[in-house]
Amino acid sequence: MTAVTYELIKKDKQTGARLGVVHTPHGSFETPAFMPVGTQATVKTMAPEEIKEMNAGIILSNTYHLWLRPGNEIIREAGGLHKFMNWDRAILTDSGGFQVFSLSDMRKIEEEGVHFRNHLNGDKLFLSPEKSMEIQNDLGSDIMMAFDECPPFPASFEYMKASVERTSRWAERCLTAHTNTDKQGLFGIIQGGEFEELRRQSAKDLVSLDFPGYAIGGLSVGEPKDVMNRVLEFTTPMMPENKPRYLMGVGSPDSLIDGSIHGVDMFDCVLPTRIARNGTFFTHQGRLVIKGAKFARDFGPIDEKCDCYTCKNYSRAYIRHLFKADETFGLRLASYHNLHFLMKLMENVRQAIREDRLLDFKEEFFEEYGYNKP
Ligand code: PRF
Ligand code: ZN
Repeated sequence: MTAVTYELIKKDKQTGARLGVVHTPHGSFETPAFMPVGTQATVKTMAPEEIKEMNAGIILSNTYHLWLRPGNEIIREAGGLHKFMNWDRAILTDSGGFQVFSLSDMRKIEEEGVHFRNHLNGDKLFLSPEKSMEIQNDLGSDIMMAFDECPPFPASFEYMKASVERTSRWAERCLTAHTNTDKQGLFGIIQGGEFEELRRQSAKDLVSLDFPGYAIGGLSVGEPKDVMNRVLEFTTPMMPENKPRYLMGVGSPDSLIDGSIHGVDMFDCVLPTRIARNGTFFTHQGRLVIKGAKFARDFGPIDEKCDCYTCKNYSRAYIRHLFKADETFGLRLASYHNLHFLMKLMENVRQAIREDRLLDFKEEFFEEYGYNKP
């Protein structure tokens, strides 16, 4: 029995959007879904109970960070990542591929894997498909990701082609190395940059390997928004209908709606929690930067239309004060609101798909939020 399965509930009549449920060994979650990011085995500033209050059925964590600190052996000894961090719903772990490329110094890519230096202490390290599988097996995540290469944007066609071919060979090695298939599902990652031919090659290679789910990698790496939408438009039709589709590292409100319209089921992004910690809030009228002087005597909530704990109990003036005074409670209130905002947005997207009115929902949302705003 495969650990992770996708149940298609309904397709939107007007767009490529799909309503579904992903089943995992730690419960099921409805899709399209946003996954809060807990890179270091914690969603920054939030308790697991708070993430549950927002109806998150799955969170994301990271192979690279947990391997370096505290180490996968310690998490295995703790009984796995779920027990270690007190989260009993689903966990997806990224493979470390992307993090090696974005965080570490002096990396050298070889067929066998990637040599690089630990960004914390400068130690020499080596990560390969097999090592990534071993670490993710120790972590015990419900969904593991294949070890891939995510080239920067822009990359040449020639470089991208060689990279896609290597990522396919690595994907096959990941499948061979991953044996815990009844407890953990392994997803393949489609690369290929903005090149349709290479996306098709990558999708064909990976689909033939029969993963229980597929991700679209290599987007949101600095390319313009219309490039991402065009790539989604031709890539999602290359992906199986009966498996979940995950768009990696994407989570601005506009991309969540556009991605859903193109038939993406899962998203993750540090954006809501990262901007929260510098005092930026999503609101129905666009982003709000709380440190602005105009909020000093604003005793209304962050967002009139939000019913989250932060908005029900605290004013803009109070939250501004917390940020000005560097009080950590401000970080918590902001993180709570921003995550709640995206979780609620996805609930509305799912409801709109249910009612075949996702395009109308998009129009209404942007009418108020502002067009072309992240
Ligand atoms: N590969 C992996 N993780 C990722 C990405 C990728 O391409 C991205 C791209 N935005 C985010 N996280 N393994
Ligand atoms: Zn709120």
